Amino acid sequence: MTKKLSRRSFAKIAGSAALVSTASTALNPFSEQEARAETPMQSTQAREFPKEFLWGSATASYQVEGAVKEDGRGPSIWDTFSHTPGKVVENATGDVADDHYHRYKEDVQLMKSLGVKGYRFSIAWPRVFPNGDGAPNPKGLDFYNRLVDELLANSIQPFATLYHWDLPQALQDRVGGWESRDTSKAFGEYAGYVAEGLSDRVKHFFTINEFGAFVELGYRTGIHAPGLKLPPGRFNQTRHHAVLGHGLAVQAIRAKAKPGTKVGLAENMAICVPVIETTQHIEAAERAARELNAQYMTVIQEGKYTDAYLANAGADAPKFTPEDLKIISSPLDFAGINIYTPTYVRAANTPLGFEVVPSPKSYPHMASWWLNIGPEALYWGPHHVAKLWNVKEIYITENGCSSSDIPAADGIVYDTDRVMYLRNYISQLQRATADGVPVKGYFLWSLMDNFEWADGYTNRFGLHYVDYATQKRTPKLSASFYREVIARNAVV
Ligand code: GBH
Repeated sequence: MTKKLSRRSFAKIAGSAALVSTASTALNPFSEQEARAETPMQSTQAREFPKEFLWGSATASYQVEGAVKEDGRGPSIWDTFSHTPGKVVENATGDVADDHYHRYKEDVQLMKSLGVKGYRFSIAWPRVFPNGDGAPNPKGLDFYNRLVDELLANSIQPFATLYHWDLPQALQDRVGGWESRDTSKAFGEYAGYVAEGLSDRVKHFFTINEFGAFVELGYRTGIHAPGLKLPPGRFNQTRHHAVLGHGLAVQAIRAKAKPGTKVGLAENMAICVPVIETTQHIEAAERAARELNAQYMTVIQEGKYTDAYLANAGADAPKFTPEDLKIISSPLDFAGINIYTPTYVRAANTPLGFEVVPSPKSYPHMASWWLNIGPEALYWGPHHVAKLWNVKEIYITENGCSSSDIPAADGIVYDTDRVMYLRNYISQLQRATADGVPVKGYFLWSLMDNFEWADGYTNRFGLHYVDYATQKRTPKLSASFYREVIARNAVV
């Protein structure tokens, strides 16, 4: 099926290879439709994704919405934290962020032009329950009603996350946030209320985004809101309340949502990559995947903490009842995993039969120092989840990277490093689907640059560049790349 290159497209390819991008010669990211028609490449045919594969993009409420005091929204722990001097780079806040609250229609058009079929967004709990619990604020849910309607009108499926870290400040003040079971309960009630209101149109809910980030950073290292550094016993109990909140939310959604609503989570598991793909190391990586995720994903999937986790915690182990474990392991319809970096594992003569291999100093990373590049993570992550827990539907709920992203003279960001990152990761995801691993979709983080938590606005993850002074969004080279992947349903 190879087509001969027309003289015109040959000239175009030769031209763009020979020239460095300048304002006058830059390759135009909007003219690729034509190139696609002219140069179907044979190599991509072998690298196709399954027919119904769902390509999407993702954001989260506090990172994009702004409008923090509008329509009755209550304060969240991130408002308080970001307004505390010294907590966020340049003391940046999410007060305005991408002003998505007012510009959501324009943002849906950005998605449409990429061709995404799904959008993963999060709901700000303090918009819906300004005090955490008690009386709901109908205007809060209204915003998401408008957003969902706009998405559906543009043939984009809404995927809603219920908790992406913006806990109502009232719960932090009254009960100590996730340190208390009361927060788990309040989360369940909030989840049920949202599911009741949106599930006529939203068919997929994620309970919690990244236990492995907000609990660890918020309650142990203090780098994220609420900025606490709890001692191990209290900290392990906080972890337990987070997974309990997840389970209560699953049950509430089942009770309140329309039939056919699917529930899962979005967890940034440690992704254990075998150092060499031999049986020995692969098996070690599988064991490691259970143990290194014992406190969140494993207990959710298996209904018990691993013996090693409990033994290791000793007197600091969480206190729980058998009933808690049942709630925590309420059956899910799918698993969502956020995948950025690999954890290399090898077989070893240790009690658990594996060892984590630390990264050498020279290990390459993206603009964020922690973002080590390891495309195989996108193969092994879903592989472990399917194999260890027999999960039948997997979504990659986040994958993407930061880049220094400086617009060229023509205003476009030529983020060749992001394209390199995505191409390699998506290739490994294709390898997983080709092996029959049931990955149903992929949500690229992120649709546009946004508030990167403690890094403020310094690390950009978007496919669209956001000029925060004007709120202008401009597609980067990576947006053209992703549009092409989606159009061909293949690695390009
Ligand atoms: C995701 O976390 C988040 O879900 C998303 O909101 C975020 O924008 C995106 O990634 C990009 O960062 O502060 O030094 O201890 C990814 C997993 C775990 C990566 C915590 C950063 C912090 C390192 N994150 N980690 S540090």
